[in-house]
Amino acid sequence: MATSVTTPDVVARPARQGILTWLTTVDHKKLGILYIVTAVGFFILSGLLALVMRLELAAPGNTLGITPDLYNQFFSMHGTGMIFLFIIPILTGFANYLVPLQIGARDMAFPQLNALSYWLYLFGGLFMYSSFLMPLGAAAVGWTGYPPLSNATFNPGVGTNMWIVGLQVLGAASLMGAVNFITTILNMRAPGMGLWRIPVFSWTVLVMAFMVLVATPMLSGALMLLLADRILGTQFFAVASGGDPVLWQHLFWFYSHPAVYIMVLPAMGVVSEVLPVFSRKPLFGYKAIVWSSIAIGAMGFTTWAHHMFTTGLTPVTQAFFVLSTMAIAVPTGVKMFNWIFTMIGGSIKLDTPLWFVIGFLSTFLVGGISGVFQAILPIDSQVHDTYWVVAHLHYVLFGGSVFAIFAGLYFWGPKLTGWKLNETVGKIHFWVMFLGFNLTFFPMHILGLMGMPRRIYDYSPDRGWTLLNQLATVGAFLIAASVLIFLINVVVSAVRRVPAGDDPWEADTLEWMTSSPPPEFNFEAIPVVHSLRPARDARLGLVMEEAHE
Ligand code: HAS
Ligand code: CU
Repeated sequence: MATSVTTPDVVARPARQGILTWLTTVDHKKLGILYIVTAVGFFILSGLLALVMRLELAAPGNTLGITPDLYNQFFSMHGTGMIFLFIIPILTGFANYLVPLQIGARDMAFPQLNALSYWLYLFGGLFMYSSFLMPLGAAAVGWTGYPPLSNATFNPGVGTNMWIVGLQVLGAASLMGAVNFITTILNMRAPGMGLWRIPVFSWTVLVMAFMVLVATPMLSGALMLLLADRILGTQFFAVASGGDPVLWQHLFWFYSHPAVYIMVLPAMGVVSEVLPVFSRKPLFGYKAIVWSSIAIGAMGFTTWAHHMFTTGLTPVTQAFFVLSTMAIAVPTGVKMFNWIFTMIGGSIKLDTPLWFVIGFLSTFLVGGISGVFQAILPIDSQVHDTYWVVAHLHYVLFGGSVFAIFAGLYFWGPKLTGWKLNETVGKIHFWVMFLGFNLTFFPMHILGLMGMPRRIYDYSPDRGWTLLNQLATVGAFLIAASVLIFLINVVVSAVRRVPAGDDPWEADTLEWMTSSPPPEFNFEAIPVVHSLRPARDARLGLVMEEAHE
């Protein structure tokens, strides 16, 4: 039955026209779109840096003639850009757009704060990237900024200071976002939506927000110390004066290991929303998926030193971090099996969003297994700082997060815009990206085992690394081509505007019960929720009503 409550508290906002609407908006949907579009911009920028690196590595010798220092700047800004300016913000954009709709709210709890988060993100990102224009260029310290490399002696450029300040600004934006998501999800759910009726994507956003709240202040503090070392002459990380560079690594990874789950949990949420819809079955083990997300959120804080096995930790500490790292495969495995069981026995509809989810499942599995493999201490001491780790991180971050992001764009795109993306082009996009991805990153496992260190701009021809590097470079250009195909799809679909309807996929959650795109206040009347699948209830309820009359 389509029951609803009306809300008298809706206050009309002053209407603005054109570009001003976007510059002044506090609407979670517009902010969500701004996040997504901005993040795609940074994705392209950071991807171009990667193409230059792949060209440089395509053959031994200084192929492009770029200086080693410029190469260092490129991989540092590539990593920083992809993580802090693309993956985290685009998932924040999804969360902004979807959480209020999924839980049946009219907006986020603090709309102005939400807008502030976005603008901090945009200008923090532009500020960081503009460091390329500084006399000594951008930060060349890796996305991890380890001292002594990141101290003022080795990297005196103002670009590194801008990198630090930029990260601080982004951290502030993340924290504001986290407070906003937590308040919204805990307090603003539609009537009838108890904790166990929150859609999985919103659940993963909730867990992610708590992780941000605990982890990000640690990074902010560490960055403060690093900046003080660089410009105030303090010696927190300087060995010669009794400081400790390994302290930086502890502080950095206490944030950045949870950050990898900050990047993958909402992606797992996307996967958990798409899979049941295209399997035409309810999600297998909803509660198990939620509990395993909470477990990942908590356990993510116990594993950080697996990035530091080679820094001379005591054997007991090493043993602890080996075990805690391996343990995290359990809740992740729980999810894997739940996703697979969701598909088994379903009537599978192989539309583009599902293809990207299959891409996620297969590649994330490879990345997860290589993670457990390198968590084994003697193995890590061999593969640490080689291309093996580069392969692992791309299998989980690109194969994981990025494939899920594209699944989400194809799935919710029609809701955001009112029109569908072209299916055929979408499938071509998927296959080119999937092949390109594996061609780029699979050979890196072998290169790592052959001993190729990460973060080098050249190698000698007698190492036998050339062919695999060439394959990786071809793969990288295939990935670039696939992104181009995606952009063309967006443009062509935007011109054609094939209407999608409110609920093009016959999905389950509340966002599909309002128009595409939704009205400013999301719902004409806030729906009352009777189950985990309110949109389906409404669909079937209407059918029953008609059948009765
Ligand atoms: Fe990782 C390095 C271990 C998940 C991202 N990781 C990185 C870096 C990034 C990253 C960015 O222990 C590089 C950072 C840098 O620049 O230096 N990672 C793991 C483990 C998991 C894991 C155990 N990583 C992720 C996710 C990421 C991410 C998710 C982003 C989205 N990672 C490491 C370690 C390093 C590391 C070392 C440091 C390496 C070094 O030396 O620098 C797990 O969460 C993965 C769990 C998932 C699965 C797949 C599904 C589970 C199933 C259950 C059965 C499987 C079992 C395992 C029982 C395992 C199906 C069997 C094991 C066999 C070996 C057969
Ligand atoms: Cu880690």
